[in-house]
Amino acid sequence: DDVVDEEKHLRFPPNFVFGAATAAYQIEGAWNVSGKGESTWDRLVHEHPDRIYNGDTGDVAANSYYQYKEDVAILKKLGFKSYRFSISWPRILPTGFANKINAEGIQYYHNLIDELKDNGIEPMLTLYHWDHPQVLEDMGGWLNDEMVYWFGDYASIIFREYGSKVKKFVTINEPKAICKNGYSLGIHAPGKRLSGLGEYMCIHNVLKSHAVAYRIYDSEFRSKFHGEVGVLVDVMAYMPENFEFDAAAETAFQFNIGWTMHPIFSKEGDYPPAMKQLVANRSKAEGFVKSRLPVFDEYWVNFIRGSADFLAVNHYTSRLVVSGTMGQIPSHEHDQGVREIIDSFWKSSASNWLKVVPVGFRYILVQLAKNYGNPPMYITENGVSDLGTLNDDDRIYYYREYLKQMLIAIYEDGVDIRGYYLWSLLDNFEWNAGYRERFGIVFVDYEDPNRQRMLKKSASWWQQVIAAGKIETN
Ligand code: PNW
Repeated sequence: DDVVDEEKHLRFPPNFVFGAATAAYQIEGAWNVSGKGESTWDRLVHEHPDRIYNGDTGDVAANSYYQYKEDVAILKKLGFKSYRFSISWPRILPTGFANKINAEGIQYYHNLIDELKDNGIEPMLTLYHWDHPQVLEDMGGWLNDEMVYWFGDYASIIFREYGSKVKKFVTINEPKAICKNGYSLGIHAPGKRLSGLGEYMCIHNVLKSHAVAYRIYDSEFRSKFHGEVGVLVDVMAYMPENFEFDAAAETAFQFNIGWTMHPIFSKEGDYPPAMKQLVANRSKAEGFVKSRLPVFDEYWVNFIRGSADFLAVNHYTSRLVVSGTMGQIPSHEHDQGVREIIDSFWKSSASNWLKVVPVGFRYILVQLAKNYGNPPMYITENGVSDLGTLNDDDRIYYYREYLKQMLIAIYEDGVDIRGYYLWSLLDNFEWNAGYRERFGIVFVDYEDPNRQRMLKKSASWWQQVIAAGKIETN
């Protein structure tokens, strides 16, 4: 029956988790106090103000290091049941290494978590959202395979410290964004332009690091704390421009999503076969002695495979795929041998990469479920930017239409989605876009030293949706 039951499809399943998300560097501020070490983002914004809109920095940001109780009060008022936040690695380990644990940093996150739990809000903790200790970067960062063990040491400390209170951990936010933006294009910290090898070497170590953290939780903490550790993927929907490009769209899926998901969720593990083949061919044609895609030996294939209790999905937008090429040579972008285009009819946002494509959400959720055995999923980010207004009707439109598509994926397609975290609770430091592009359902006044928070219209809309357990259509 093709008729969609409208009423049913506006209602959320029982026990569905509503949450809001943020990240340490984007909201905390307090960049050089209370024993915190320097992060790669501290270094980038201070050394290269030219790379950030208006020379903005996260030095103060939304000042949540001091104002977190206000943030929690807002979450509580709006009815959110969960809060996804990240920990600043150099706030815990200022030297980068586990030889010195910063007690004030440890205490800050205890205070935040306790405040959440006292207000009936479950924490979801992201171990790493892009701000690693600069000293580790000075030793190569994600290009050095020692990073795998440095991350493991850090993860152990986080699990040991917070495991009795936090039942959901996400290891690494958006591997692809880290490795392409940070080590290939060089627009994000650490700003390295090593296209064609950098992004592949980075993902290789990120995957190992994720798996090491997962195995540590499994062997040392799970029996005591009974929590879960998920892996996170940032996904666009790659839809064929028309049926002639089905194969091209499938290649884009394998290259962009299979790159990090196939090693974890497929039966055989490792990178997708099609990807291995294509990168090998391109590398050879370019005169490289061997493939630019690194190789996992059998030990690592087995170690990484199965290293997730749930799949965390960040989704914002879509692309149409056609045949052709894009990107510089050599690069991951170019290796795919496909071209991504933006449909000129898609509604815009304040971010040039972010077009409003609600149907893409259902499309990608179904594709993830099909390819990876329908694992338990949480949507860990979804949202839209504007240039700052309290009357954010465009944001309400975005959430309403994306949520409807998610509910269709749940009810019509059987995708196992357990919860949804909007991006973002607060207007925050939007990386290269500084404070210009705003994703919050709460407005933050960046002219005000007190960083006053004001609820936007979308915040009230969410309050209503959560209270009713269904999408209000008007
Ligand atoms: C996310 N894409 O990154 C980040 O996790 C947030 O920190 C950030 O503020 C938010 O997006 C908004 O930009 C993304 O490929 C990475 O579509 C990649 C994509 C989207 C967002």
